[in-house]
Amino acid sequence: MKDEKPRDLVIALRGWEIAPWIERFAKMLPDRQVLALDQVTDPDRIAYAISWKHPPGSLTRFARLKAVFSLGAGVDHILSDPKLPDVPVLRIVDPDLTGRMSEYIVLHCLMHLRQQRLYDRQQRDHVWGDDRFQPAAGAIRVGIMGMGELGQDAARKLMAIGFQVQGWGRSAKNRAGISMHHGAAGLTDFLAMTDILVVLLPLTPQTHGLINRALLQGLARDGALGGPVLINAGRGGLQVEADILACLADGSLKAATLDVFETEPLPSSSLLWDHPAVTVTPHNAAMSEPAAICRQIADQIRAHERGEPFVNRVERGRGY
Ligand code: NDP
Ligand code: OXD
Repeated sequence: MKDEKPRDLVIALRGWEIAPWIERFAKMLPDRQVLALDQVTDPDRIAYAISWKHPPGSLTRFARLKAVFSLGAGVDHILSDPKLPDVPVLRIVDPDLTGRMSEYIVLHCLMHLRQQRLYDRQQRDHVWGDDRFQPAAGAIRVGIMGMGELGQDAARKLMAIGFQVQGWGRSAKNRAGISMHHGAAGLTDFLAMTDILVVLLPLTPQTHGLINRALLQGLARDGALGGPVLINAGRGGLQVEADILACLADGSLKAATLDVFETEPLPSSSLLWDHPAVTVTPHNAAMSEPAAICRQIADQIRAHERGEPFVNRVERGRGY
């Protein structure tokens, strides 16, 4: 038995129901076993681990593992495992997920541009307000931190609406038609020309806590929205929530849309829930179609077994 090549899958999740995932993968890969962590009796038959926040250390028993797949685009939940086996880590890059994230970013940029929260309050109070003037999208500078798969698509769609868009990344890169900045040296200028800050960064040791008071205070104060706005759909660990609240209180931030939080689910005691300038969504900016995710992983497994290289492979050293 030991000489047989391992081919089975283990699904290791926290916070999500496991049965539907086992069922989906079993349907797509009917020629092998798909098991939950606690169902595995022969760890040497496991070739692939499918993870969403797998319990740290839980993959060490799979000595013949060939790859760990993330069920999402982010891999911070995998790389934070100090006992992660030394095998390729693959992530989801999917047009369905990317399109949904861009819908979210466009929706919230427009919501802040068109002051929709104000009109919601006015409608609730039966007020025909005087404050009806709106700047045009072309007057607003959107700065996107993280110009990878998601940031670039959002940038294109925001530009199609007329927003001025610039990007910030880790390394110097050309992105057609977009003014780009990078690294610590490029951050000050980038922030000083940003009215709406969109955060689509991965969570790494370098980006942890980056969205803090000092950074938010560097945003443009002279923009057509009357104050800078933050939209974070990257990861909660990127932001310091006490600093966001302090900046909202002292006026250095006008409003925020947050999809991700330092602690998820967001505790009911968080002041963010009731803040009139904060829009909270439950980490669902880009919930991908589960079937599309499973298909992509199943296709990768079959391609790998035909001798093709893995795609969407994470560079573990850089953390994304
Ligand atoms: P990519 O890996 O394609 O892009 C990451 C981008 O971030 C790159 O432009 C990279 O720069 C930049 N970056 C990384 N580290 C740094 C750094 N230290 N300083 C400056 N820039 C940095 O990722 P995706 O676009 O696919 O996804 C981004 C993140 O979005 C995911 O990691 C995940 O956390 C989050 N996400 C959230 C979802 C939600 O529902 N809220 C859904 C899906 C993803 P460079 O170009 O130089 O490499
Ligand atoms: C992801 C997410 O990383 O949904 O895909 O957060």
